[in-house]
Amino acid sequence: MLSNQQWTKELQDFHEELEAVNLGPLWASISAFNSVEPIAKPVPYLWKRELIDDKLDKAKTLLEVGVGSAERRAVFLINPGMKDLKPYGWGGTTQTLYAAVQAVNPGELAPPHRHTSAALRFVMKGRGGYGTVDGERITFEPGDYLITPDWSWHEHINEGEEPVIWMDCLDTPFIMAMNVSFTEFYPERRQPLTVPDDFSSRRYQGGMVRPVSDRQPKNIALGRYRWDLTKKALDGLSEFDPDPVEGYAVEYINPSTGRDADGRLGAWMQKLPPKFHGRAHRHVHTNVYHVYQGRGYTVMNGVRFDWSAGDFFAVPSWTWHEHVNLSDIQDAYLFSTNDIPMMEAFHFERQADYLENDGHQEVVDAFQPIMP
Ligand code: 1HN
Repeated sequence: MLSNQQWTKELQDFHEELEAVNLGPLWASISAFNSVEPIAKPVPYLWKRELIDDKLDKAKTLLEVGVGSAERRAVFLINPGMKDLKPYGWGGTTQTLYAAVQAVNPGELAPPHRHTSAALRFVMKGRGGYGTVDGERITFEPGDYLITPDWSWHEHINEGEEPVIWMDCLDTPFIMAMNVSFTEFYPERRQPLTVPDDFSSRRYQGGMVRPVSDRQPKNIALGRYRWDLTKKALDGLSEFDPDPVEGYAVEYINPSTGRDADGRLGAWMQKLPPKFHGRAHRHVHTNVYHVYQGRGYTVMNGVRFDWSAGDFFAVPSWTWHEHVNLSDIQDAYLFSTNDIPMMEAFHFERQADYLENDGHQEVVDAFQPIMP
């Protein structure tokens, strides 16, 4: 971090003398600490569905999941800008978030544990899977959003005929940076079921009203956010003009508190109508996007990242970005996770609109993703 140009030889020697005894010269480092704008370590990046599928398929041939074998079969998305943080938490997908893709084969059980990291899941494909979260058995179906807030017991089971695959997102990089990681392993193969199956999503199936007993805030009021209800909410918004930046977007909330569904983790489902070209903006919070349906591209800091269903991409802090749906007839659906709750808790959140050129960045390059 020290730039030596402006200092005399004597001072340069003195800087080395200080560093050798674990001290630092603030006069030579202050601009690195007090940067005018955030200097993000993570870079804008995209992972193709084909690559992840290929590696998960290989993991399926090499690993079994269960008690006494692998605890989880998931590959996580490492941001190349953060690789040097390995092995201390392996960096992250963004500064604060880890995304992973997890597969559970028919008959497998990923055993119960709980940890300080909060986790959320978005089901990509496969039927017959379910999770148990703090005593509630929760069905997983494609398009569903599921929460496992911090310190809740969770296991995953596949009782169907096909692999069940989902996206995980955790705030593990933040937990590692804060040095607050604790984990506990449940002493049995399964945790006991303490409420009827799908209790919370059955209690909240109306969507618009809250059982009176939930007036007192609950950490997990609703464990499963069904795709059909999320889609219906977006259909309703689509009767009106889209937001010029986001298209049509909803965030998953805890119906007993009105706040984000999963504590420190935020999550959205976003619909870009046919030919939508959003205006660019940037913000302090970071995102990991999963393309649930459709085909388009996102321009990040002037680089075009083409995407199609099943891909993932990371938007680091303070990165200009705008989304485009390339189809003339089909909607694109983007699921995304964010660290807005963390940023807001510390009063860090800021955002800026791109004002030049009608809100559109000049595209200077196209990202070349790694294919299998
Ligand atoms: C984890 O505990 C799970 O419990 C999934 O299913 C993905 C990625 C990074 C760190 C911990 C799970 C994870 C993870």
